[in-house]
Amino acid sequence: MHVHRRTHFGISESQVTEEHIWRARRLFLQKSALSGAALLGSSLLSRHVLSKPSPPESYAGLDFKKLAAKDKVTEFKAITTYNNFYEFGTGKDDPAKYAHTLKTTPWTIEVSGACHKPGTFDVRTLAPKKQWEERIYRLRCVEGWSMVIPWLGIPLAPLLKRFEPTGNAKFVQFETLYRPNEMPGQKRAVLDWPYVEGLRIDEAMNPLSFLALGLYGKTLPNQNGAPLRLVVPWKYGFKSIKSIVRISFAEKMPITSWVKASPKEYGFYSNVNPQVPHRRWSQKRERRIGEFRKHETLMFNGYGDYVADLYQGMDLKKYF
Ligand SMILES: Nc1nc2c(c(=O)[nH]1)N[C@H]1C(S)=C(S)[C@@H](COP(=O)(O)O)O[C@H]1N2
Ligand SMILES: [Mo]
Repeated sequence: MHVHRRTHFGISESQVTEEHIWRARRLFLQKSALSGAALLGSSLLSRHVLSKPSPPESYAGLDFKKLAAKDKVTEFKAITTYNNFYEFGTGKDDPAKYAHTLKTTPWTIEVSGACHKPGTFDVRTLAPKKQWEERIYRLRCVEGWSMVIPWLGIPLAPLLKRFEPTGNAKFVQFETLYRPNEMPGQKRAVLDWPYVEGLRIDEAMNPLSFLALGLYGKTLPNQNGAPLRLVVPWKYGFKSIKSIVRISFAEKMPITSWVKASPKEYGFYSNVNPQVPHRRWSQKRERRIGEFRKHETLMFNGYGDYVADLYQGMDLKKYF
């Protein structure tokens, strides 16, 4: 994650098409008097197939207009060719080059730990594509670059509730697939595989926490974490773990891959915070991929209205 490298975004015909279709559809929907806000609102309020109970009460208080990032959406080409996915190498262009070897069907996710109804499910049974919601969220890497991504997927909380976490479930741990034959980066001990991430249970249940199954109106490309990856928009990018195969409810704080690799540089919380520098660089500004202008980094990546109360009374310099 420490490598800074610049990439050019020459755009090929096929890649433009997907972005072009997405933009055209969006424009059409806007013209037919359905604002982005109304769209998000209606899909959030409709029940999705496997979610029982229906979305949390707190959804009612969400301001969907504010929730959708207003910044210019990053180009499809950049989102799918400038990646961090160490299972395929540490270079930003490695995932786009090598992730095609990953087989994403069949794909089973195992849910275990402190819950009444542990079990496994196939990712294809999660929700039909037409029920996926679009969430335009910023993604900010701890390295100092950021993107605005039109994710497609489902909120995390209703899925977790299906497994009925017990009162002992204080944390949720997520794990990526370990399959070195398909993920050549795992043949090197860059990280302690499999990649592990975690959230406190109330963070996981926050209505902003999202499971992405697609982007730009399409199924998720492998390099972006197919078939299923976490998106936690107020935290640094590395919390958004890709290609998840295991979810477990835990009593104790999970030891995440990056904390294990370098506890002085990476904390469990890793909330985007311009006031708390990384050990080796400032976090006050960020380079938006595809733009020249630098952006000021916002507290909680700009999502403070929805998440700041999770950290009431905590010293965020200590719990970084
Ligand atoms: N399994 C796994 N998940 C991962 C990573 C990784 O190396 N392996 N990198 C993280 C980091 S550091 C970032 S910034 C984001 C990048 O997501 P993107 O490539 O879709 O932009 O994925 C995160 N999720
Ligand atoms: Mo990152």
